[in-house]
Amino acid sequence: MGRRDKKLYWELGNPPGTGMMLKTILITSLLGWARCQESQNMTPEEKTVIRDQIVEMFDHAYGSYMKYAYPADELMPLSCRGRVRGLEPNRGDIDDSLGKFSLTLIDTLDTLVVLNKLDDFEDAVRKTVREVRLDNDVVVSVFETNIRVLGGLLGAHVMADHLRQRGERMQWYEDELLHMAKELGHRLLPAFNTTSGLPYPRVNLRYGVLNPLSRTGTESDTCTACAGTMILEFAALSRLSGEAVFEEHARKALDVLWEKRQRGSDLVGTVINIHNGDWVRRDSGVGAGIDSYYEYLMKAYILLGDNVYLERFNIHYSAIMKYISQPPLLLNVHMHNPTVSVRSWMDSLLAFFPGLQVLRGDLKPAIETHEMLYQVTKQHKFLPEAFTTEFRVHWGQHPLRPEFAESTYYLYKATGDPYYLRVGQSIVEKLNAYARVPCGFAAVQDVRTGTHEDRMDSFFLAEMFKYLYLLFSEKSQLPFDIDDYIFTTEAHLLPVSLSTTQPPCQGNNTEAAPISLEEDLFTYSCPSTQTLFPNNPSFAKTIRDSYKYLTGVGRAFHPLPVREIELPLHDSGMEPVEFLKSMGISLTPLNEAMAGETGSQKEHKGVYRVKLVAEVSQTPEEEEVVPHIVQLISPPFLGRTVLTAGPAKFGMDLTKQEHGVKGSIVKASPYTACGPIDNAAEVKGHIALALRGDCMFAGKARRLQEAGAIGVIFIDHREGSNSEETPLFQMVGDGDSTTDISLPLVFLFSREGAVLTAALEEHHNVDVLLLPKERQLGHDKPEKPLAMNIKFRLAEDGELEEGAARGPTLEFVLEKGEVLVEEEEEEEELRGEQQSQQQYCTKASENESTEPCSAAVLSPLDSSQSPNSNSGPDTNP
Ligand code: DMJ
Repeated sequence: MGRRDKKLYWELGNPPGTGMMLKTILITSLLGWARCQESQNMTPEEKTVIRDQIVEMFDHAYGSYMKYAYPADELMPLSCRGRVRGLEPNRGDIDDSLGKFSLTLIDTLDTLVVLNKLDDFEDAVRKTVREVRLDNDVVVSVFETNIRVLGGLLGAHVMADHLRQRGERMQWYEDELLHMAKELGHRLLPAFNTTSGLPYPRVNLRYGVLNPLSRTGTESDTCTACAGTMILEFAALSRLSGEAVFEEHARKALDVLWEKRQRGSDLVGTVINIHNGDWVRRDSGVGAGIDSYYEYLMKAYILLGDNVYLERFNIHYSAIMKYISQPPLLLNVHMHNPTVSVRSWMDSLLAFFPGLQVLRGDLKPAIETHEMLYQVTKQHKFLPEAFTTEFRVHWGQHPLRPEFAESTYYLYKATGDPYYLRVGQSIVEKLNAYARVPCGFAAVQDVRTGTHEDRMDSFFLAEMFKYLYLLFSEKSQLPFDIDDYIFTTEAHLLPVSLSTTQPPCQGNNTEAAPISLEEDLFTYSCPSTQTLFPNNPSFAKTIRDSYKYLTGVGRAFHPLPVREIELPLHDSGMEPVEFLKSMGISLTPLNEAMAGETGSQKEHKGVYRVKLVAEVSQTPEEEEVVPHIVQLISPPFLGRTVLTAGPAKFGMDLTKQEHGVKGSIVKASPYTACGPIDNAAEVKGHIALALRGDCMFAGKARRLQEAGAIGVIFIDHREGSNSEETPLFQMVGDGDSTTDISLPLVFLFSREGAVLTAALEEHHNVDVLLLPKERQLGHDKPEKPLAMNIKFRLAEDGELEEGAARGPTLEFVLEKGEVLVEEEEEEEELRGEQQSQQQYCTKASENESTEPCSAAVLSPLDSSQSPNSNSGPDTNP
């Protein structure tokens, strides 16, 4: 072939001294050893030890719930008592999961079967049947009640039925759990009484939605996942009970979401109006607010065998891979303008997505994103609720979410790579080390400080222990055939045999999706939980290896930062010039004579170590308004509501605050803050809201600072103003010195301000975070392109110093003697690297066992087995 891909390295700085080199070799060796450990095979004995450890942890968690909390919905693991709604301070929307129906018990039932605790399962089912009531006068979340309670009852019924049919246990069981599920289904149905068919977000278990006693029914919006995560449970309920109504409603809600997708991008937004179907929030990602909508399209196809769901999923998936997935990152974009990313952080809920990609058969991006997530857990112990695209903590809470364990399980099933067992082991160890408390496991309030929160959510028992236990179990060790079931989003087990159970009523008006997709190997394949590429773990390793040091954790000491870029290089050697030209850099082609180079063009191929010489000129910067944000972080907003704000030229410079400024908001009185502050006691220690107008911003800020506020959000008094239509501006002082004002100050237009004041009215306690919209590592503003002229040629001896003396230059000099490194040599180098890695492994295992390193380190060059090698073209931009 005339054309070859070659690599060009940018090397900056000077060669290391010998001491540094030794240090580098030592650290690299240790890291190589650690990496080997991660890829090392796990013996069956070791797996058993870890599985036993997981069972012990489960006993501690479940035992504590039963001892200290049952019949309450949840355990408060720090106070060693149950959380009873109404008796504890209201936590906002999180409490909508609590329906006084022993939530944790029901959510845990089928976990008991997975963990082979069949006596405990039988006891727990008896308790559920005898003691749980579903008709409480409580307003609950339709979504949470569906996935946790209805799903929990159905999963437990399916398991109870299976055990009963085996004839050993549960002989007394007469479908009581299914009857309870049916009762609960009927209690949720009033939520679907909307003109659109999208469900209300909340329902009163006793009084429904529109009943005067229901205390709900005023909501106009719901999240996409909330409306789109009903089909598995509702269809299973219909097919098991013979009542079509459930499946019909869930299906209708999915039809509406599909109808309302943005036709240009094929993406959906995060929040939708349940009455008219208009999008309320148009940001689109795969995490919070949308996540399980996509999951349920894929799984509805698996469970129900209906192609419509798969076709919809495939169309969305293509859009996700085009706009949202930038491996290893998963971004959030605007559904109407999807090439623009709308925020610079990711939420931890998206950690389920690699697992879904495994079901789709798309392993490469799954491995990449999972590896990124693993690196984040290495850095912060757990996945923070939100972390920036530079992997810094954006929001440090970790409520023991299971999504990362879930994806780890799927990746292990698909690859057979023992690396994923090591990842699972690290999850187990961290839970024990940092979340275990005497009465259970406590959520982490902030991964940076390791402080705990008095909560252990039911999904910890429903999901985390299932995925961890299954990761370390063989199929034969389970009391049922795991491949006969599909996991709901709450990890409840539903039998895929339901696909052959006809829906009780065939009539539906589901719109068949037009197919306009790039098809690939997996577009119509039946998802499988079997190893997709049987025991060839090396391809996963080659994919992972590029992301090993993504977050900087465990990075070898590099005195010479080397940035590698891939350049297509023709024999003529001209492509790099074109490539750089395309980046706006103009080059003078290499003058061989000048460089004293006498070899043929062929000799210029290969790996180059070069220095770049360039004269740089820069145009003076215009003054720019740095957009800021007000992010609502307390429940129910949980960081999802982000309001664009303008900065101030005075007061605290938020671009210099690493974590922004956080606080709860209080309205100033008077609201304009133009006179003495009447409610100073309330304002103290809070972020004040003050209306624009009547007096200067600086005067308002001074008065509120004196009253003890920790920040001020000014709200525009001009009705209808909003950040989409009105350019942002910087608030200025009053002409006098403003150095006395040290508060952070931001400005919201009235439409954004109204969101904030409405939130305050509804929820009383609203915590917000003030910070610049885009904060890049080490920069507060996106860098402007520089105008550059670059001369590109080989250096003469001693010329580097001369060049440096001429002022601002970049040096790009081809070093002689390092020109020719053919691919064969590269392979040789890599083989050498593997051999030395193997040596580290052997050394490490000398004292324990003689088992060599796994195949994972043996053939990183073998990319022919890549799961994508047969798939369609990469659709990433
Ligand atoms: C679970 O309740 C479900 O997995 C849901 O889909 C979203 N996440 C929580 C656990 O994090």
